[in-house]
Amino acid sequence: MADITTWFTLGLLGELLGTAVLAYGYTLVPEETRRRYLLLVAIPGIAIVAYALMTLGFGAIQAQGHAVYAVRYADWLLTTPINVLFLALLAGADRRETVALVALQALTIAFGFAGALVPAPFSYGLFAVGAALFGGVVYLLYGSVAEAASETLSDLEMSMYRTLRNFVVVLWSVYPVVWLLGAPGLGLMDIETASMVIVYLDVVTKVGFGVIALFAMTNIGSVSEDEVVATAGD
Ligand code: RET
Repeated sequence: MADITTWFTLGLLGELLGTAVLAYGYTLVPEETRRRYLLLVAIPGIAIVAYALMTLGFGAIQAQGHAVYAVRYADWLLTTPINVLFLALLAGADRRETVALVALQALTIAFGFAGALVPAPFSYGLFAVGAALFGGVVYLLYGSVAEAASETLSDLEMSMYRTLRNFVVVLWSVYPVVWLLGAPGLGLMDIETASMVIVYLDVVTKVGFGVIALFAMTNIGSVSEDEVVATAGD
């Protein structure tokens, strides 16, 4: 099995490439959605810094006899709320729902980090609180935020919301499983395997989310242009 630094280096390359592709995508999305689109470039952009630090050997602290990658949690603490903020903006959710979504997601990560630092059974208690908060995120994304989306969005935009939301919920659900199986939890998964899975997920969730949104946004942009042309021709 390759060592951790190799995985971190691959993660760094994945995030660099992903950020470059998404930055280029900025020129392709309709002008009125560009500000929001920048959130999607920032997500892997922030991860570049985290992965560069981890590749250089910074950012890990020792707790309960295992390494806790504080830099990774710092990355997640910034990027996962940005990711759900994008979904809330896309859905046209109101301010209260948006703030709740972002806060619940940030707290999920904070509790997972705290849980990784303390001994059992407190670790599991904090993990359980984190998992419950994440349950709140999922509840909102399928409940009131989805309702707001169905009220404000066209069919095409609604299918973009659904795809991105399902992508987030399914892939993000693997993170707590890795936490539980890895060193902070049951210790059944060694640190190399856990790092490999997380690097893979980090690149897929960040870059994949951005690329799906980019395709959808350019597609929707060209459809609405067609509509304008069709209407102008009438
Ligand atoms: C923790 C442990 C506490 C319970 C839960 C967790 C969820 C973490 C998630 C992380 C997502 C990270 C992403 C990173 C992209 O690079 C903190 C592991 C529920 C959802 C998407």
